[in-house]
Amino acid sequence: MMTADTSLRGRKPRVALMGEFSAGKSTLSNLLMGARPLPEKVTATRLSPVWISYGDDAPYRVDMDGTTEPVSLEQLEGIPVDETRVIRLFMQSDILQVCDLIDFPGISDPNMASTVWERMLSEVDAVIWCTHATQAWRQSEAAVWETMPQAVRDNSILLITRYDKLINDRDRLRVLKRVKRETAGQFGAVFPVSLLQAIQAGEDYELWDASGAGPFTQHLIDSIETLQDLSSRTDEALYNYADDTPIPAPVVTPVMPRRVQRQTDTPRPARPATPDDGNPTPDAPSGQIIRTS
Ligand SMILES: Nc1nc2c(ncn2[C@@H]2O[C@H](COP(=O)(O)OP(=O)(O)OP(=O)(O)O)[C@@H](O)[C@H]2O)c(=O)[nH]1
Ligand SMILES: [Mg+2]
Repeated sequence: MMTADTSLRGRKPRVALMGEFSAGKSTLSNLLMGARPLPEKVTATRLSPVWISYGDDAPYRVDMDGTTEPVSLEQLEGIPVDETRVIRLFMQSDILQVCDLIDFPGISDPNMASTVWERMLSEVDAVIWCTHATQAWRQSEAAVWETMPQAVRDNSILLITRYDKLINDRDRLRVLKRVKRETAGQFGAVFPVSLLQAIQAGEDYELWDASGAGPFTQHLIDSIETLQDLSSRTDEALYNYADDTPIPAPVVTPVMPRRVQRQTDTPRPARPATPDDGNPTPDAPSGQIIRTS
């Protein structure tokens, strides 16, 4: 039985990808993971929230009373949205060693009731909210965001996606300033980004930074570290109260993902490529994106 777990103790932070229909949530999850977890054809299908964790377990769905049932990646279209609380997928991506990702459906999708994703909100520690640059921070987005707990909002990032669609500097600056003004105090940070350019950048670090992905991923790593600190601090507090209880083994690995690494770290030797997990990686580059040396 799955219950809402609001305590971070002994588990990885859960980062939700939210926003309007087609704002770039799934593109962002592909970018962060360096892989496409779902087959191409289902991206047009209405899916329940997809919760992605590190590992190689088989995918399954969780229904309203917590019952689980195996699902096939090829037949996700057949999963009953109304009866499925969440779809669980497992991948061996670096980012998933430090956090879980939950890809939400679009918030005002006319073909999907908001209850489909609202019931997952209590599971979330932080959000990366994607808003279209050309219609950034609509009333519908502000209305949903108003309902989020302040602690979650403080850990969250607002990404102004499709920034490449704004054609001149004046427009870009105008949108960024307006969105920052209208969301003041409601996010940990606001970043403009072109997810398309970030994916196309591959190993070209100048393009990667120019896409806006560099500053954004730096901040994301900081936010995850903050959440990890919270997680381990709770463990210490527990230990102090129960003297003969051994210190629990750290569940959260301190190793940062290779793709999304802290730039200020001292250079370390390149790690071997992630073993092929059989997942297709058609257009997301593999390997290190941020220069560490
Ligand atoms: N030009 C441009 N296109 C983008 C960008 N981000 C996403 N797209 C495109 O926008 C389309 C929708 O992106 P998705 O990632 O599927 O959006 P989503 O938020 O997951 O959409 P739903 O799950 O259907 O709500 C795709 O064709 C992406 O390639 C961007 O920064 N620039
Ligand atoms: Mg999507």
